Amino acid sequence: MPAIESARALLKNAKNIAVLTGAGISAESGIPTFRGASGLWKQFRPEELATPEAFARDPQTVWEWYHWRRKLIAGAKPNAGHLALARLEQGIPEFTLVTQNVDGLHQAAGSKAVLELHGSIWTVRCTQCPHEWMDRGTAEGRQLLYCRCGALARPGVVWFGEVLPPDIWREAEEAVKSCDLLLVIGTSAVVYPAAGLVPLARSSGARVMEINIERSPIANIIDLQLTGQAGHLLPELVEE
Ligand code: BJW
Ligand code: ZN
Repeated sequence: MPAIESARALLKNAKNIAVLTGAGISAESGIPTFRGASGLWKQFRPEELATPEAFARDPQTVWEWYHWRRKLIAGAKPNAGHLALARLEQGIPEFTLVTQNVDGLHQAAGSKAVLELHGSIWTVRCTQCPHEWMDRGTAEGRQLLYCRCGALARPGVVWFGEVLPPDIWREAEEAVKSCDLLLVIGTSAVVYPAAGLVPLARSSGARVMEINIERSPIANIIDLQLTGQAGHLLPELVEE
C-alpha cells in the first residue's frame, strides 16, 4: 500500500488525535525555519538571540531580531497545511494541536485547540512585574518596548534555558498520553522538552506518523513517514 493510503487508514481509525508542529509547517507561508540550509540559525547565533542572557546583555539586538520576524509574520498567511489541520479538527472527537511555533498561523487558519509550547511572538511581558499583554505592532529597528510600570518588556516567547508554561506543558503531555494517533509535522525534533512528546506518545500506546521533507532523529520510533512538504501532503491526507 502506498504510504499516503496507509496514512489515510491510520487517520480514519483515530478518535483521539494529537498533532505536534514545528517551524516546517510555516515554511510554505514564507517564514524561515530555524535549522537547515536556509534556517535562521545559519544567519544568527541562537545563544546571542534566544536566551535570557542574550537579552540581559543586549536587549536592543534581541528586540531588533523580533521586530524583523514580527513584520515577516504579520505579512504571512496560513498555508494549505495549516488549513487542512483546522479542517481535520472539525471531524475528530478529541483533537489537540501542540505547536512549538510562535507565529499564530494555526489560530489564523481556524484551529481552536492550540497549545503554544514556546509562547507567542504577539505577546510581550514585563521583565519586572507580572504584566503580560498582546502587542500586534510592528515597530522597526532597535526600538525597545516598555511595560506600563516603566520597566523593560521582552518578547513573550520561551528561550533556551527557560521553563515552558507549566499548565500548557501539562495539557500537552495529557494530550499525547491519551491520543491514539500523534502526527508530527515539520519539526527537527531536537529541542526538548517538546521532542520528548514523541517517545511519550509511543510509550503510551499511540501510533506516530511524521510529515517532513527530510529524515529526522525520530525516524526510528515512528510508525509511518510521509516525505514531502506539509502544505502538499496534509490536504491530500485530510481531504478523504
Ligand atoms: C518541513 C518543511 C515543509 C521544512 N514541510 N517539513 C539536552 C541536551 C542539551 C540541552 C538540552 C537538553 N534538554 C534540554 C536542553 C535545553 C534546550 C534544548 O533542547 N536544547 C537542544 C537544542 C539540545 N531546551 C530548553 O532550554 C527548553 N527549556 C527547558 O529545557 O527547560 C528546562 C530547563 C530549564 C533550565 C535549565 C535546564 C532545564 C526551552 C526551549 C525553547 C526553544 N525556543 C526556541 C525559540 C522560541 C522563540 C522564538 O521563536 O524566537 O523555539 S528555539 C527554536 O527551536 C524555536 C522552535 O520552536 C524550536 C524547535 O524548532 P523546530 O520547530 O523543530 O524547527 P527547525 O527549524 O529545527 O526544524 C524545521 C523542520 O521542518 C526540519 O526538520 C525540516 O526538515 C522541516 N521542514 N520545511 C514539512 N515545507
Ligand atoms: Zn511591569
